[in-house]
Formats: sequence, structure tokens, C-alpha cells
Amino acid sequence: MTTPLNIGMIGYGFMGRAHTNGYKRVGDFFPELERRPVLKAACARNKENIQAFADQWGYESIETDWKALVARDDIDAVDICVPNNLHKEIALACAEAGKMILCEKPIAMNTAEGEEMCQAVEKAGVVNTVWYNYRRVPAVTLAKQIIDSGKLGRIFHYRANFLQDWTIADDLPQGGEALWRLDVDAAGSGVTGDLLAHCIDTAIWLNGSVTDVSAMTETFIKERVHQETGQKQKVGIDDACAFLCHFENGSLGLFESTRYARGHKALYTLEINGENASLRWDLHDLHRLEMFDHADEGLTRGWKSIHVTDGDHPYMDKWWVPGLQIGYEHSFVHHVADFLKSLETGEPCHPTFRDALETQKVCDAVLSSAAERKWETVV
Ligand code: SOE
Repeated sequence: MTTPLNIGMIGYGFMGRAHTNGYKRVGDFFPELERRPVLKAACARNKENIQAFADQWGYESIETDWKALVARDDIDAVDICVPNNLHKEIALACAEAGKMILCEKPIAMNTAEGEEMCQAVEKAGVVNTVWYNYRRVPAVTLAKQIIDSGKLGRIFHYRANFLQDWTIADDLPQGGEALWRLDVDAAGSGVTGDLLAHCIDTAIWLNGSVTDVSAMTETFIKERVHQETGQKQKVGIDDACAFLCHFENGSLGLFESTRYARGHKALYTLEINGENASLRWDLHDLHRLEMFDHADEGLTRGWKSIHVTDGDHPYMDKWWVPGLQIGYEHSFVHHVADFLKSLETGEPCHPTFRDALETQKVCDAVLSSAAERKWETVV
């Protein structure tokens, strides 16, 4: 016997599709879970677009006002999948209405907003999680298990990149539906909140807290036409950002993100170096985890590439037979599965709002360090 978990989805962009796919697939591949997502309602201001989305993906109904969706008695969990400047208001309303929340990353526009959201969900006691999906790529989850086992020994270095090239054209407008990520009023920041936030979330998860940062940012194209006003407006986002940091465990961090690395579409790479072993991972080859173990016998010691597709690898017993790989979209199915499991166990589904606030604090410190051209403590 399963119990429905009625989902109300706010938003219908690329992420709305990725999350919805997670809700749809989870019951087929994690049949042991007691709760089953039901696509109850999808919501957006544009009636035609949201109806088309609902029809294509199988939502039972639509709303054009998110407040109406949040007020519905037949919605158990709200998926906040809209631009960052709307996260806070919707999350506060959901907390007030006692709805569970699955919020797209980054949690908010800044730390102050994120803190308000944390307090609201904690006071209301509503279940919450933030969609930092890369934690649930099996190879990244395996990296976590290996690091937690102590195999790497003392950690010296952590480095991560997230490189793209889609905003290089100066005739690309900012703002509006598909391009809100370029509009600082909707996004809060550029690559820092959009891409580095992923790297920071994974880094904190794998290697612990970041204590202080020294960053530089650049906005290569200074003015773009805004889709909503038709006017050329100053660009307020960071197109590129690089920063150094210290971790609480004494290791050094090096991070870079840009939308101006010609040839790179979405290249997320990470590497961690310990005294005994190192690990590295690359989103373009996401089913592999590379490892160097200094304890290996000398003559054959070297980097090995673990094909993370065996039945005893994280999540992989749920999919096909050993050796057959899965992809990007499965990380969202895994997140939904872990969310549903957390409803059974009563344990939080990480990253919670409180976890995601730690990432937001690092992002804020990075932006402030770049603006002030000085080291900034993460507070
Ligand atoms: C931006 O292009 C983007 O879609 C991010 O918003 C996602 O979070 C990232 O996973 C892929 O790139």
C-alpha cells in the first residue's frame, strides 16, 4: 500500500522538467517507498504555457497564481522552481500553510533572505530540502563514502570548476523567461549563485566548512537589452568568478566558474587531495570516479577509473544490470527518493534549507570579497 504525496509545482522551465521527471520515475525504480508523488497541480502566470506543460508532463490541474496553489488543501508539497527573487516569499507562505518545500538552488538572493526562510520552516516544522542535485550522482556519493571512511587521510587541497560559454554574445538580452539568470534583480548574482553554488555545496558536503575567501569577479559584457523594458541596461551579474579559500579542516580551496569558457557547455569538475589518496570527478564522465591510492603496490600504482555502475555502488542497485550507466536526470530521481525516505524515517533530507544557507553564506562572502578586493570571513 502506498500513500500519495501531492505535488504542487511552481515554474515550468528546464528545472521544472528535471524535477517532474524525478517525481514520475521514482515509484518505478524505488518501489519500496511508502509515499508516491502525484502531479497534482502546476503553476505559472502564463496560462497557455502552464497548461501546455501540465498536459505534456501529466499534471492534473493548473493554477496561474502561486498563492492559490499554496492555499489548496490537496497539495502536500510545493516545489519552488522559479527565479531566485521569488523563493523567499513563496517559501514563507508555504511554511505558514504547513506545506513541505522542495526549493531550487540557490536557496535565496542572499544570506539574510535565506536565514528568514530557515527560521520560517524551522518554526513551522515543515519538511524542506534544496535541489543541489550533484550530491546524488552515484560517483559523487561514492566519493563522499570514501572520504568519510578516512582513506584519504589529512586533506590538503580541494578544487572545483564549473565552466560554461552560453552568454558570450553581446546581443543576448537579459531578463524575462529564459534569461532571468542574467538579470541581477531576478537572480541575485551570476555564476556565483548559479554555478559556484553547486561547487560550494558539494565541497562543504565532502570537505567541511569554508572559513574565509578571497575572490575576484568580472562582468565582461557591461550592458544588455532587458527583455521586459526593451532598454539597454547595466548588467549587474558576475559573468566569471574565481576564489581561494580555507576550509575548517586546514585544507586549501580553489574554485573557478565562468560563462565565458568557449567550448565548455557545463563542465563541472572537482578534485580532492589527501596525504594518502586523491579523488577526482568530471560531470562529462559522471559515472566515473578517479582515484589515486598511494598505498597501492609501487610498480602498478597510478590513477584508476572506477566505473560507478556496480550493484554495490550508491543508488546503482535500483537501475539496470551492473556495468550499464545512468545520467544527469537520475540525480533528481535519487533526490526525490531520499526525500520520500526521509518522510518515513523522520530524518532530514539534506541539503536542508539550513545546509543550503551555509552555501549562501560562502557565496555572499565571495561576492563581498570581490567587491572589496580583500579576504572575507564566512559568517
Ligand atoms: C545554468 O545554465 C544551469 O542550468 C544551472 O542553473 C544549473 O543549476 C546547473 O546544474 C546547470 O547549469
